[in-house]
Amino acid sequence: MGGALRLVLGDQLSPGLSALEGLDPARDLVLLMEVQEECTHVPHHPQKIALILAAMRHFSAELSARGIRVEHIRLDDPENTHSFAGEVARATRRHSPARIIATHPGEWRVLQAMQGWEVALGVPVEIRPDGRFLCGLDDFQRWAAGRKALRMEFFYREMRRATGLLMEGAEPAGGAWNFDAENRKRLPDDVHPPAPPRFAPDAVTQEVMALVAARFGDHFGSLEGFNWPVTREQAVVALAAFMRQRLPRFGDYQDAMAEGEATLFHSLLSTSLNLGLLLPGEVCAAAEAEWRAGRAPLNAVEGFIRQILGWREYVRGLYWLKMPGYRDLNALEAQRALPEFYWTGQSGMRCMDAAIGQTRDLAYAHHIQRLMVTGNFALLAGVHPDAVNEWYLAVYADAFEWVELPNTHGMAIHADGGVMASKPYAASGAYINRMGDHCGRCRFDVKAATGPSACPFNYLYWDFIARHAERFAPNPRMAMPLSTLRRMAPAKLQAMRGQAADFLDRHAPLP
Ligand code: FAD
Ligand code: DLZ
Repeated sequence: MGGALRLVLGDQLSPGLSALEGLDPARDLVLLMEVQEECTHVPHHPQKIALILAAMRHFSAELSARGIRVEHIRLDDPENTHSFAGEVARATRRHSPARIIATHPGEWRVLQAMQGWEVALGVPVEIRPDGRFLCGLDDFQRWAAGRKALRMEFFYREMRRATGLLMEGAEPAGGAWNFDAENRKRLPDDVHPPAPPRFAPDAVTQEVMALVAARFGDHFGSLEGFNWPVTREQAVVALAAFMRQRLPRFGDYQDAMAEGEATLFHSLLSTSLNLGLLLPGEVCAAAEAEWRAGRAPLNAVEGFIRQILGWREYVRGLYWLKMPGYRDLNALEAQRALPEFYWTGQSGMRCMDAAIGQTRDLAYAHHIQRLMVTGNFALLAGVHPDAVNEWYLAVYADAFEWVELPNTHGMAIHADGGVMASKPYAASGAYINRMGDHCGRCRFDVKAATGPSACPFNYLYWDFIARHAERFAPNPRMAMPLSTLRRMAPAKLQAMRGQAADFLDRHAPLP
């Protein structure tokens, strides 16, 4: 063929992708590959697999409609070797390209593989930077160089200055960088979040869903509630609906949890962002425009923009700065297997079962559920980081390692020993009770720390603090719980620790 073989992976579905820059429609070929290895290296939720394959098929069709030559390898192609390496090798044999052009992938495992292709295939392989982020990896490295602590808040301020988002000259809009103090409200009974828009699966998506049901029906998760945008057009509808209907109250209820309200005022835009159907810059600009037009308050808009301009860019920079070692960190020496109820949603704890149940039904849980419910439980129980990483990577439709790993190892379970957070996000039942209404209807008593009806988060919390008391002693941010621990009656502590051990033994993983 003489031209270039240009690769587009399942989370690179952006027309402006660097691998497509300079494409010559007469000579070049774009390759998309549906492969079993990517669907099963962890048992991805069926909705996640369906989302990615459906979005890939729609993207291929859009490129073809623009006159671009596309080869789309389908999962049920009998010749499919079912790995990226195998499919790139097969395409190279078929087309003899002069070179292969790829965009930097979102996972260390895939980058390692790509870096071996030039030698293995005898064809030059160019891996271009992924320009869809607001902070390049070199810029992040420069920001991180020589800093003792890599705190998100300082990175975020730099990003505000660099992009000019929510800035009034050199000053942050509204006179402060962060309005989180206003963003910790419970959801009142008379506030009902509007339902997100529906995206009925078209024939392409329905065909993919049938394929996924047949091949991956044994994976955790239901396909029935599938409602993810699979095209840029649908993602733009989702973005507009969020801006109009939910952004104004995003800040107020950002940390809230409520029975029967799976999505609250959250945007549900992470899948579209992570697949490349939307770009972070356009999403932040749209939110800023809502504030400047007086349609959304600053606490909501700043809180939302911080998640994308701050957290999302920061975790990506951190992932590539710290990999591959980051994945193996286990600062708290956690060794336990994942309790079986992460797969059944039957722990008896209402907050856990709500988070896990909606994860099964929607491949979605919002941030506080991921961090302060399932993540907090794994932290307190001392679940091994590999098991936590695998669960989060598998069960959420938006999970790709560059964003999932720092959030689990760094934020949720403190496996990185404080690279991301200056103290573990450990909490007892009181936090969950303050932020939501699960506890009032739970069979466990959130006010009790011992006895058969005690909330497991309470005794697990104190077992955790006691287990790590020596390790946490030098950390001034842990002074308060450690001082309470020291004043605690030994018999009470012993009872709580005994109950923690019993509870975890009762919920050992399925063999
Ligand atoms: P919103 O609450 O509406 O937030 C807006 C956007 O901000 C999101 O779409 C997302 O792109 C971005 N964002 C918000 N918080 C974060 C964050 N901490 N890190 C990076 N981006 C953020 N997010 C993923 O995209 N993929 C993951 O695999 C993932 N795993 C997580 C695991 C744990 C343990 C925790 C605590 C968080 C994880 N997050 C992950 C971050 C966050 O929970 C999700 O981005 C968010 O819940 C997605 O829902 P939303 O689009 O409605 O978000
Ligand atoms: C997650 C995923 C799945 C389930 N399937 C595919 C696929 O068949 N083809 C593909 O190109 N990408 C898939 N992906 C996304 C990849 O795993 C992702 O591109 C890499 O992990 C790099 O982020």
